[in-house]
Amino acid sequence: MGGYDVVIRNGTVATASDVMQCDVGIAGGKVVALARELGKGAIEVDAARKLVLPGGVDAHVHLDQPMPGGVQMADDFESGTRSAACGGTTTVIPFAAQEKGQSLMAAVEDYHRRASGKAVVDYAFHLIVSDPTETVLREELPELFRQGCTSFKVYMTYDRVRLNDRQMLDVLALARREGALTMVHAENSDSIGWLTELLERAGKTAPKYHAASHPPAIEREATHRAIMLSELVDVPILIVHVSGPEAIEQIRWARARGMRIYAETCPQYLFLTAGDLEGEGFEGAKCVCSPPPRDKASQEAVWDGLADGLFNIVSSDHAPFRYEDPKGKKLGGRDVAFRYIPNGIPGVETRMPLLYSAGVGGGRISLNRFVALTATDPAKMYGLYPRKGTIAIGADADIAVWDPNKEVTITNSVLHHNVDYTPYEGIKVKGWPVTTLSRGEVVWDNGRVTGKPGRGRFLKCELPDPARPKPARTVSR
Ligand code: DUC
Ligand code: ZN
Ligand code: ZN
Repeated sequence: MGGYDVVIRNGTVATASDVMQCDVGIAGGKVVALARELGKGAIEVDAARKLVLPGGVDAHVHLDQPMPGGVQMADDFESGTRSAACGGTTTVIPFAAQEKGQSLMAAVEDYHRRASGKAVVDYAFHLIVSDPTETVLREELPELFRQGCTSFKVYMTYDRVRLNDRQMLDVLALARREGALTMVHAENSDSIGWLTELLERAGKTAPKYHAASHPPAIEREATHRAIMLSELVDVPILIVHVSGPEAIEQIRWARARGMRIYAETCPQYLFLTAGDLEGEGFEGAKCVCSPPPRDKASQEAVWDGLADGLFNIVSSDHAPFRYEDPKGKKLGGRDVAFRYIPNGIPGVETRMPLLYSAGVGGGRISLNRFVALTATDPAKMYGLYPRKGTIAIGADADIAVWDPNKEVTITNSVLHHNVDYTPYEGIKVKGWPVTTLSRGEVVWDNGRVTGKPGRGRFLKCELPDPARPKPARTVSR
């Protein structure tokens, strides 16, 4: 067969299960051939000495999310998806967030407007449920599931959005009935509030005290409580942004009992520590996120969980706020007390290079596992597989041509987000995407952004997802 729109030639194609030497033939935005010596393509991409990987699926990003108190996210759908494409990610899943008192349908309509005409790569929406009224539970959520928003996040902390345990049970019961997936932000809210007041009364308001106000025990307790709530309802949940061994231990405990508890972690828990919140003066604010980064031993526990199957997915939790900005980290133009620092760090572009370099390059995870964690399993988790997350006949031609030998020192100037810093400044990595294709179109090519804003499409997630794997029953230790 000839007449391909694109042929990616002479590369090493890797999926979550295989590594093979073959060309990739693309027509109509889909992969249509995987074989050696394919006929000519209208566009030829030379992948000799390169890896040809499924484009990343970053299943936890925050873009243009409305924020309270004069805070503004730095990335909208244009800059956020541009940055994703430059980092080898071809699908992002940000959050349509419900304010208390707001209709969830209205939040989703607003979010479609924010995305419209802007995205460079494809996107789906998770929901954030902060006000599970009768209408939300009986009418809005089932309708939104039908519209392709089949996963939602609930918070056990942050006064503005958090649910109490009874509300959690209500939404979990609905998730069970409908087959939707609940993502849980697990931290104990009252304890954070109590510790925060204690620290403030002692004059301890610098950014580093954010970590002191969110110790691991707070995450451990809430993780266990979320597991218990999921057990009562008998429904799977996904614990997001797991930061260290205390929460991991709870998840191992549940898994060893056959419970369907999925787990996500993020690069900040592999590459940063609480020490990064200390910085010069207010600089530590750049690494304020929740849960906070822990210590070196915690990083090791997270690496172990990536290698042994405890973690199902690695997402960035890209939550972009500018540092020198009165609507960002320096809220109101000042070095504010830690409780007012917007929580979150950027990372949509660095997620895959960081994990590839230290994970695959560092011999901690296989290339197949890297693909599973960054693309295939998030696509399966959220009902986008096999359209997204793999290289297979009939799949969307979302592909990262990866140079495993390209050495890059991460500095903010090499990135394409709209944030004025990266928490990974100065980290050296080996391995970087040189060309990214989205539905067969080259959107990032050797240092040039070629994808036009507005070409990215909204993706409906399937419900329920029969491909969602049962979490591995890892051994408790
Ligand atoms: N914590 C969250 O819960 N969301 C965004 C970023 C963060 O730090
Ligand atoms: Zn969260
Ligand atoms: Zn988040």
